[in-house]
Amino acid sequence: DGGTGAAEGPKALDELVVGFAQVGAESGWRTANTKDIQASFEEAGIELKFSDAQQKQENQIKAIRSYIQQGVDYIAFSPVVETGWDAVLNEAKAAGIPVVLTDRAVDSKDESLYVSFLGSDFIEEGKKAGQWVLDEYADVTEPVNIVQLEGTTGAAPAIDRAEGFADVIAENPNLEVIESQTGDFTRAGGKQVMEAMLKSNPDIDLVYAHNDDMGLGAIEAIEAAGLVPGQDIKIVTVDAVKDGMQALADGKINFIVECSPLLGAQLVDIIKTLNDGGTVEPRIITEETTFTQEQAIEALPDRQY
Ligand code: GYE
Repeated sequence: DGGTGAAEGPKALDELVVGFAQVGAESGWRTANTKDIQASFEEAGIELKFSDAQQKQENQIKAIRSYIQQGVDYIAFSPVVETGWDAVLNEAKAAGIPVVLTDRAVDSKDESLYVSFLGSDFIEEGKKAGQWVLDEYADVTEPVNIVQLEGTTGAAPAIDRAEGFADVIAENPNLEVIESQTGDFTRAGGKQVMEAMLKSNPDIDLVYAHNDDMGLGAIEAIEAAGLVPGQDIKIVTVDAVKDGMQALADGKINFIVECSPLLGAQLVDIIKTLNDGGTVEPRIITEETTFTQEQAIEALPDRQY
């Protein structure tokens, strides 16, 4: 249904104040996302209040409440998990402050609680990862042992990337996810979980990591176990940040599904449109691609993040 703002007419851009409640600084993706959002608002001449919730929902709720108290014009946030937002979003609504979801979704049934959700289609990303695996193992007649490194439990990208992947690989009964654990989207988490998985499963063929950082942590664990990542154990990840792309170019990761963190310009556009009294689309989906090793080698020199 979209939403409208600016009941009292447009404000000058330098009078606007936007509060942004970020998830944390858990990954290369997140760092690039924060930088891009801050730079975009700076360039637009719109004041941005920024908070880092260190991956804790209670901190994010506190930040949003403080933005409401300060009477900001708009609130944007990337919900760390999907559930548990109705109360605070109702407070924003009661205060007349429009909310924009960036990057991650909430599972609220009340769509009047936010004007727009700007971000990727995570189910599609999971499907793209699954499709590569399906093609790679199209001719196998033996079971393929897959382990999954999940993102933050309860987060939209963790839920949806698992779902899209599972849907696609179900087409080949040889493809089996033998273990799945959260690494919380961090490099340290990915390494730790992979170490444990290598101990309990002598025969892992492929790692599907919900982001590059966990895949990079898995590489460290695989190398420490005396195995060759990308060969003895194949790795598929999501994001395509620079370190991930470098590992793909080096043959340590086999395939990456892109998820773009560059949401700043579109978020600024949404705020400007609302300020002008316009209507925005309730769902704005980020465009993204996938990368093989050759494509990573080609793309790396121009990669911004
Ligand atoms: O893939 C991961 C980050 O929500 C899309 O969060 C984002 C995810 C991203 O920590 O690296």
